This record gives sequence, structure tokens and C-alpha cells, in this order.
Amino acid sequence: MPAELIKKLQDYKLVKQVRYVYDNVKYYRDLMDAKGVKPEDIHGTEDLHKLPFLKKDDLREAYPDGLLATDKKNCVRIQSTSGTTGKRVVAFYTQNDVDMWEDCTARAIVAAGGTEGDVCQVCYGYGLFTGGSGLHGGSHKVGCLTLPMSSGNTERQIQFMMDLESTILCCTPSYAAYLSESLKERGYKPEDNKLKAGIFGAEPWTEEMRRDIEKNLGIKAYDIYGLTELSGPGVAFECEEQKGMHINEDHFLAEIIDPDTGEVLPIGSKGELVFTSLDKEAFPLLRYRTRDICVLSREKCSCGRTFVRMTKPLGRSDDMMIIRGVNVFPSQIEAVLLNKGYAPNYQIVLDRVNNSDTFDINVEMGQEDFSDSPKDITLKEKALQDAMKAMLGINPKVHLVAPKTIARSEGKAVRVIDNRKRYGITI
Ligand code: DLL
Repeated sequence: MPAELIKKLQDYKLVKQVRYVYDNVKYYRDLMDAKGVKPEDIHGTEDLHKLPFLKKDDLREAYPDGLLATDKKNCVRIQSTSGTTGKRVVAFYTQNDVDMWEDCTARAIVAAGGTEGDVCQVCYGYGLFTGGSGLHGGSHKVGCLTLPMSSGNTERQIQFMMDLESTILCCTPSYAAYLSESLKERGYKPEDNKLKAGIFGAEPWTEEMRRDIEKNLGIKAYDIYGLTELSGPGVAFECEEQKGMHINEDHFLAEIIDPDTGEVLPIGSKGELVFTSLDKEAFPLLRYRTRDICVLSREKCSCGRTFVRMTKPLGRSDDMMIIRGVNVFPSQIEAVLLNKGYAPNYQIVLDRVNNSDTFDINVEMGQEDFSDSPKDITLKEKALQDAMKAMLGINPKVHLVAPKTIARSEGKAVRVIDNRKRYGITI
């Protein structure tokens, strides 16, 4: 579709979506009223800047269904992701929302060369995480033979990949790297598998990692971006050019803002990505701040698609970390420590070994927890580790350290030491 027509479509849909949200979501209506904006002030995309922003904090405040725009009986699904504290983000979907989402992931699969002749192995996690069901739905829409593997169980992944001759692999880039190493260890060469493409996202990865995975699996590796709040994977996807991800602009309107001032920045500037949904029914979001820092480009793409492109997220404007594909906030770790009676004196150490994230948390014991018995300490570490696993969904290694051994900084405590930066991983 020519860019002018996309703009017209967006203008039309935006006016409708704003009216719909205003009429159906009290939380956002209050925000608009406080800013003195009415739906009739919005005539098209040029009026977008008049609308208030929505942040992750608003989602927490409205938890679990304060932003729901339709009766729950019209919804068919929820998905969920980490929130900044104990409360997770819960996104609702009507059947139309699921259809729209799956259209988006189907586009990503087609852009990676997928057709009904393909065998699509989905090893993103299924369940509350959007990766599994998102790519699964898209794979059905394209007509691929879909292998709903979910994550883990590498032995079985490899067996099905070989026996059922998978041609498209969908998982996090770090799992793709791990799978490629596991194949190598078992004596497989890249030409032994039938894979042709991989659709990898949900976490940051570098160009070097892409080349490695491509070489070791004998495939072309495509990036895919998305977030639960907006639907899940497929908000943006790479085409064969592999030069940024096309945003599905008929469903999601993108802006780049200065994260400090909220000012809208011109195309080509680096800033925070903000999205407005254009036709969602259950969980529409207007001007939602993703906290992902990136750059948009309207440069013509040789693939023929006219959708705007975004770079990979280049960083975050908050303190969210992505560890083994899972979003983690320091505040969640703090909440567990306080709940278990520890002071919030801790340090998170992240690194990457064999393309896999390592996640250690050093926690200071209080004088009263201090014990000479290694067994006591191991038991306490294990209890804390279990509580962290329950909160975060991934397993850190917890190390209890002696009182007053974590360096106090003069100003803001250095909570996170992210050694993955050495490898170009910036989130
Ligand atoms: O990660 C959805 C997804 C699943 C995307 C599978 C791609 C593939 P959330 O758990 O809500 O949703 O996390 C969203 O993950 O704001 C980014 O910070 C990060 N993220 C997502 N895709 C990429 C990517 C899913 N391709 C948050 N590169 C987003 C870097 C990504 N970061």
C-alpha cells in the first residue's frame, strides 16, 4: 500500500479507536479529561500528540482489568508478562484481537519465506508468554505444518527437527544458538537439517550472533519484535533485506519521543518507541510508552513493503533487563528480598556463557542471618532462589554474602553489573 494510503487508513482508524477508548475505558477517559482532550479533537494522526501517554505504571494501577474496553464475556484469552513489581501485566483479547495478532505473525512467517509447504517448529514458550501461541497462530494462518514444541527439552526438539524435517524454527536467538551447539555436539552438520529460516526475537541479539546462527544452522535468521501489551510477537518483523523490522502500521501507529521530555522527535531520531493500537477491541492502548529505545526509517525497502522500519531495540529507558528471554525488573527482586525479611542490599551480575545468559544475585545477610554453618547458608540460599524463581519465572543463582560486603556507592546504588555489554547486548 502506498504510504499516503497507509496514512489515510491510520487517520480513519485512529479517530475510531480514540472514540472507542474514551467511551469504554474510564481510566483513559480520566487521563484525557485531565489533559482537556476530547475525542472530537482528534481528526487524524497529526493530532496524536494531544493524547496523554500510557505507561507500565498505569497498567499496574489498572490491574487486572481497569483498561479492559469490552465486557469480559467478549474476551477469549489473556496473556501476561512481567510487571515492574509483583503484579504482572495482563492483556485481554477478543477473537478479532487474536485474529489480528495472528495475521501479524503470519506476515512475519511469509516475510521469512514461509508457505503452506513448510514445517514450522515453534519452541518459544507456550502459556502466559506470547511467543508460543503468537507464532503458532501465524503458522496455522500460513498453513504450515505446525510443531507446538514449546521451550526446553532439547533432545526432543532435535529429534522432531530431524524426523519431521522442520524448515522454519521459531525461538529466542539464544535458544537457537544453544540448539545449534547441541546439534554440533551430536555430530550433525548444518546440511543435515532441512531448516531454511529462523524467526528469532523477544530478547536483544547482535549481528554477530545472527551470522553465527545462520552459519551453524545453515539458515537465514530473521528478527521479530513485539510486546504483550500490544498483542505479542509480530508488531514488527524483518524481511529478506534484514535491515530493520517493518512495523505492521495498519494495526500499530509508531512514534519516537524523547524519553525525558515526552517531546515527539522527527523520523530518524533515536528515542523511545511509543505505540497506539488502531483496531484493538479488548485491550486498546493509546500512546503506550514501550521504554524501548530505537530509530525509525521511512527509507524505501527493496522488498517492496512500505511499512516504516524500526531498528532493533538499542536499549531501554527504564531498568528492565531481559534475561534468557524473560523480562526482569530489579524491583521484583527487591520485593522478594523484603518479603523474605532481607534488606534490599543486593547486586545482580549478568553474563553470557556459550550464548546463554548467566544470572547471579549476591544478597547481603543481616548480622542476625549470619551463620558459620555452610549448610544453614545453603538452605537459606535455596529458599531465596525458589522464591525468586516463583516471582521471575527463571532461576537465578543466589549467593548470600557476609554483612556489609556489597560496595555502597555514594549516589545511586549500582544494582546491576551487566557483563553482557562486552558482547554488544544492550538490554
Ligand atoms: O517478548 C513478545 C515476543 C515474543 C517478541 C517472541 C518476539 C518473539 P514481552 O514479554 O512483553 O513480549 O516483552 C516485550 O521484549 O519491549 C523489548 O524490550 C523486548 N523485545 C521483544 N522483541 C525483541 C527483539 C515479547 N526482537 C519486550 N529484540 C520489548 C530485542 C526485544 N528486544
